[in-house]
Amino acid sequence: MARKVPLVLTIAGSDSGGGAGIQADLKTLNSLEVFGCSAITCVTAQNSREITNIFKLPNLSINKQITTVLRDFKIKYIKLGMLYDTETMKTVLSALQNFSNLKIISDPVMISKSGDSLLKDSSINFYIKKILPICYLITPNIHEANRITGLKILKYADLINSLNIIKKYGAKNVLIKGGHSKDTNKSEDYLLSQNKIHKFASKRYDTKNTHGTGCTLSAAITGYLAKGFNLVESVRKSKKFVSYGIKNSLSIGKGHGPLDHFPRRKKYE
Ligand code: PXL
Repeated sequence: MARKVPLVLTIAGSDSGGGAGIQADLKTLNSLEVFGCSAITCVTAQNSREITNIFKLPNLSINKQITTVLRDFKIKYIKLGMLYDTETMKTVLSALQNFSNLKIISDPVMISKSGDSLLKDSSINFYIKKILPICYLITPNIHEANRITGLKILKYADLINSLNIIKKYGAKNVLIKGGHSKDTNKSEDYLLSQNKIHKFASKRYDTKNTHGTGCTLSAAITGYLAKGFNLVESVRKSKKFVSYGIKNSLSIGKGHGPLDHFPRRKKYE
């Protein structure tokens, strides 16, 4: 019997430590029973504490990974992770140009938990000019939102201002993670969608094992969208997925360990 399955393509960097990047995306999608395809932009060598090497894939390889998958599979939802530099972004844009009706979700990863650069400073303007306008959703944290807008989010009004500016730059929907909150027991995210602000609050867990949290959240949102949920529902469900992952995070390595991406065990009990 023919079985239909939701599909997602993630275009991102490989994390040899397995907790972030392409690995986090694919594990997350698998857990949601979404079929994940991947196009790798860079191969990073890393553990829970450090990135020791970043190897850029050749432009032709990136182009072919994307176009070969999209030419055969009916994929609408695409997640963008680590894009590293202007050359890589140009390659991705040119590959995507051949396809229509794509919904692109971009996690504008700039700096890793270990403090390493995942998007060159000199390439941020290109990201704003060329990637932002093609996005259905962008999911910056406060640091990334500040880099994009040039503002500093200190209070609620700054957050709203930042959401509106990023939307003006061309992203259809904007989710700023960890929005301003006096209550440090909570993690609050704010979504600007169709001129409405939606707040999503979740418990903040006291753990250092949060490597790959951003990748996991945006991959989950992309997966839920591919499954047919609307954006607000997808964000709500993804926050729950991430919360569970942090609550059950894994102590692997001496630095920031990864989330629990295993298929949710409850289902089988
Ligand atoms: O979490 C951001 C991120 C994205 N992509 C890759 C990473 C990281 C963080 O370490 O390594 C490849």
